Amino acid sequence: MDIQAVAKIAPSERQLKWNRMEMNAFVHFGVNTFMDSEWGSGKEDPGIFRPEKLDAAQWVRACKDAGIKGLILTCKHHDGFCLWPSAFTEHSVKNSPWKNGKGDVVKEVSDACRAEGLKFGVYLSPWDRNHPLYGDDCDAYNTYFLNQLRELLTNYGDIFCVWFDGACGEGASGRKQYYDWEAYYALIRELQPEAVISICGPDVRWCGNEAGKSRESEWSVVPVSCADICKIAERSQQADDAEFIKKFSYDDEDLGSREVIRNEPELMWYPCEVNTSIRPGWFYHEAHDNQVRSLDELIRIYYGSVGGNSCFLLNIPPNKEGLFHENDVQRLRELGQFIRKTFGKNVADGAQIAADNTKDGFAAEAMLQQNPDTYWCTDEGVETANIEIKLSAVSTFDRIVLQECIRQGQRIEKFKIAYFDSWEWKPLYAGTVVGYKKICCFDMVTTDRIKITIEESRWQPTLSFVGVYQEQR
Ligand code: FUL
Repeated sequence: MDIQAVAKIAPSERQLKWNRMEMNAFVHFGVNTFMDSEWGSGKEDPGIFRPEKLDAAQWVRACKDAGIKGLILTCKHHDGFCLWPSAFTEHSVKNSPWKNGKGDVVKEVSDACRAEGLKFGVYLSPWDRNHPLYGDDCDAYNTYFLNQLRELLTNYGDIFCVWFDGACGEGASGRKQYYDWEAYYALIRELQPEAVISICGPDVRWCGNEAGKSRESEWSVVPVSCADICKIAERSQQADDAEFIKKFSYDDEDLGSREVIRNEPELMWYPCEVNTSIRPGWFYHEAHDNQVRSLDELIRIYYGSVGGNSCFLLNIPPNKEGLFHENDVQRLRELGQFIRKTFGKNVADGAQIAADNTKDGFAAEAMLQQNPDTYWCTDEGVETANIEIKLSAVSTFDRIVLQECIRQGQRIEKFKIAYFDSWEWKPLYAGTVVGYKKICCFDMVTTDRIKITIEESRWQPTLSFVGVYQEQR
């Protein structure tokens, strides 16, 4: 594929909306919470599920304090226990003592989200250790799974994301369930066309680790085969998949540079999500109350994910009472304060900006406005450019935010930033991809002149935003 064609691959509207949410919450809650475990066996007694003080509004408030825009709930984890009273199984809240079996966690959480303006998403584990037919009668299990999806996608309002986990610990000699992914996807598109299908799905790609690590150069355009890793991994014993697994792995540092995509027959817009937990486990364990990630760690992950052309999915597990622990609440508040304080004051407000090449109608001034759909770009055939910013006053700063207009695709491959120091330009930062958002971090400088040089791009580069900030810890 020629490189201009690659540069024209653009996100769907649903992917674009998801990307602009930047940071979402993952909430792992279920029988594991009460068993002090991470993976249930499927044999748990629903009688243990008793979150006496469950308060979804408390979760939602804490998420909002952090600046989180959406919340994804584990409606069913690998143990098969359903947090809603599914009509298709007895293994659910309806057989728990909580609210005398009349409760519905999915309803409480989705209502609380809607009341506070947070979007709601569902995690439904394909791997199910409770269902008797899982792996033995694949069609029957697929029907069961579709029935559950239908319940979740019709009874709880708008869903922004359906998150499909690739995990399956059955092992080589375990039950092999063939998932009817195409039928799952078709049902989601039919019932919730705005929802992204994440991880084992075509819209959002897993970053490849659960530790909060991100890539230096995270491309949103990658080989189509990257979307199949999950499905392949899940039946990885099959010999004919071995070649493919070798070719692309989640550990690869580079999934989208020119060299990597050169001989790829088909590429797709498949943006990255970094998912990690605020604690060592996905589920709540009292023993981890003092191991909530530090603010510094969360900031580092935020810079790497949101600031590295990815979204950040941060897990916060409620405790046995059905509440976020105070230590987690506190950390979320601190994270939100940090983001608001640091990125609330743009040193480039009131600045002057000019580029050495500008296409008619796409003036450089657009970069100083927060509108992601207005942008500067160069003339056709011009792939490099210099942009100079003259701040309204000499200022001290250590962060620069760059955003491409990704509605037009991802184009920038290499850039550098310099600042004017008394009588010469001095280097400040050198980077590769920009994409939806790049937060460039460097040591504090004081100046009133900044120069951004786009050194390589796939086609006329675009920038919809340039912001200049001083970090406020
Ligand atoms: C993994 C699961 O096995 C974990 O329990 C957790 O849900 C994590 C987000 O994904 O694959």
